[in-house]
Amino acid sequence: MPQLEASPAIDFHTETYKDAYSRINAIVIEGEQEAHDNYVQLAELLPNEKDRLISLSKMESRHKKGFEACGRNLEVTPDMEFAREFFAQLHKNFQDALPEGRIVTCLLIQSLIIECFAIAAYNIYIPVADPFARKITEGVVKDEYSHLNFGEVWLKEHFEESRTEVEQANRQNLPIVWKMLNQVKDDAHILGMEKEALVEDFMIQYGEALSNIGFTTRDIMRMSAYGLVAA
Ligand code: PL3
Ligand code: FE2
Ligand code: FE2
Repeated sequence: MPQLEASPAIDFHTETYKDAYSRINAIVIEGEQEAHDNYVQLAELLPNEKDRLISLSKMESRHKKGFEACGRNLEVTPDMEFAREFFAQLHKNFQDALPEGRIVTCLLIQSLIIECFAIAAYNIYIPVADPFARKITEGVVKDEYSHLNFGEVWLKEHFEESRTEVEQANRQNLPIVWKMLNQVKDDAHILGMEKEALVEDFMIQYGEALSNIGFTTRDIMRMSAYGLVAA
């Protein structure tokens, strides 16, 4: 007799699940690759932090390998073209800021926005993941908190001189995150992840980060809802 379960278990082997996974898995693989590249480039801009940043970049390479294994385990081919398109706007904004030495913008994009997005996504994914991917993702999310912490500490130490640029970069990039979330919400739903939960977790991580850096609750309210209404 099949056992009754409180909530219906997800079948990880249906075509519907695998089709959605081919995009979400690609996004995560591409996100980890870009995070690697971004930390390598940040290491050039911040020679004092070089060793730390190179060590973060190596962690991102390991994350990428882990998620590639998750796709292989489900016999899914990641749709990398979709994923590159998905990150194109954030990628461009990072690459535009880099040659101009806008370190604050680069750190906000990578260590705050992308890491918070990853932490939210991985936290929500863990309880609904297949057992193999769950183990991998649990290991990864621990590292992501330390990457977020790197950005927080740096921005806190440079708070007064960087707050205007943080606000500008937030205004430029946060609306992009809400658009990205809208682009994945249907696939995420098939994997058992709800948009509302992702938004909530992101807001908590990002708001806490801004608070640790030195922004007031009032600033955080204003900054973290930017672009959300349109999403
Ligand atoms: C930085 O270390 C990692 C960057 C990865 C960004 C991931 C964003 C993921 C958004 C897609 C939501 C579903 C996630 C499912 C998790 C396997
Ligand atoms: Fe990562
Ligand atoms: Fe990371």
